[in-house]
Amino acid sequence: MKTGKTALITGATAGFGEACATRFAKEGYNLVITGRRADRLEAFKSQLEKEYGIQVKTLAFDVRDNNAVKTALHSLEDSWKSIDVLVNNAGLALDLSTIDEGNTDDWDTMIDTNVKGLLYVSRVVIPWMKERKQGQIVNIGSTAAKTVYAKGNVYCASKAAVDALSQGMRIDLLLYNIKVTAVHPGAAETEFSLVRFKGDENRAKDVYKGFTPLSAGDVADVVYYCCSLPSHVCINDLVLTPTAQANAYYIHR
Ligand code: NDP
Ligand code: 8X3
Repeated sequence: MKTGKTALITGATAGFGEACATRFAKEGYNLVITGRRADRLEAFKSQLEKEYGIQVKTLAFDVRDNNAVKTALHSLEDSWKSIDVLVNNAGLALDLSTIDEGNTDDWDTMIDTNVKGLLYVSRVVIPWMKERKQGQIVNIGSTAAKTVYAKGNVYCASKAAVDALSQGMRIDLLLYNIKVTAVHPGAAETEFSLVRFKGDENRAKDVYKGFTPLSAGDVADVVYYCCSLPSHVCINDLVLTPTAQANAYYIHR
């Protein structure tokens, strides 16, 4: 079943983005998938097209680079600019450290990716949605947007910014019939902790010990659900956690 709709998903080379791409493909959406790892994007495109009979465009760029964002997105043929769903998912955390000891390069990377990258992509796609007076933006926040945890300072702040920007976008865009949904997942086992702990596999695994974390597929199901509602219904803000997690800093193990 093809819908004739198109979803653009950032950070589709792993984790939530990859799972969202699979879920939307299953539902018959054509896809624009992005990330920095071009080889993964190409392999994923072939797999999705073969398995689901949809059309996929790949765009490899770094969301922190505004010129690269603009060049890549504007390279799409006009027919691909009819984006029905934008999932602003690309993002990361780097390390855990107190504010007096934080690595300022890591701070730049988190803020540039999670906040500025989301803005750069949105700034290109929103006018396309505005022109068609339809569309939905799903911003991936975090429980870290809602509750700050020890040594999470800058990452939590970057996700609080995603929360605030989602509210701002919603106000600015309802005039154009564009839905804005913030989805805030709790602990989910993806490449997230491996990236946070810079390749330390044992440290990454420990994050999910003693409880059942969310899977990327769980998050993708929720994102798709938010995009499957009637046109007059918008989920503004949604927090999902593993059952063993109450908030960003309390997990029962
Ligand atoms: P993964 O590390 O598995 O995936 C992150 C994705 O983001 C990758 O596809 C990566 O692609 C992309 N990405 C990272 N930096 C850039 C960049 N500079 N430019 C372009 N793409 C980039 O993590 P998750 O799937 O877990 O995380 C996805 C989002 O969900 C993030 O925003 C994260 O903060 C958030 N989140 C994660 C939670 C978790 O527990 N896992 C919980 C709550 C929120 P590539 O490396 O190819 O560029
Ligand atoms: C990712 C989940 O562990 O940083 O946003 O709260 S965590």
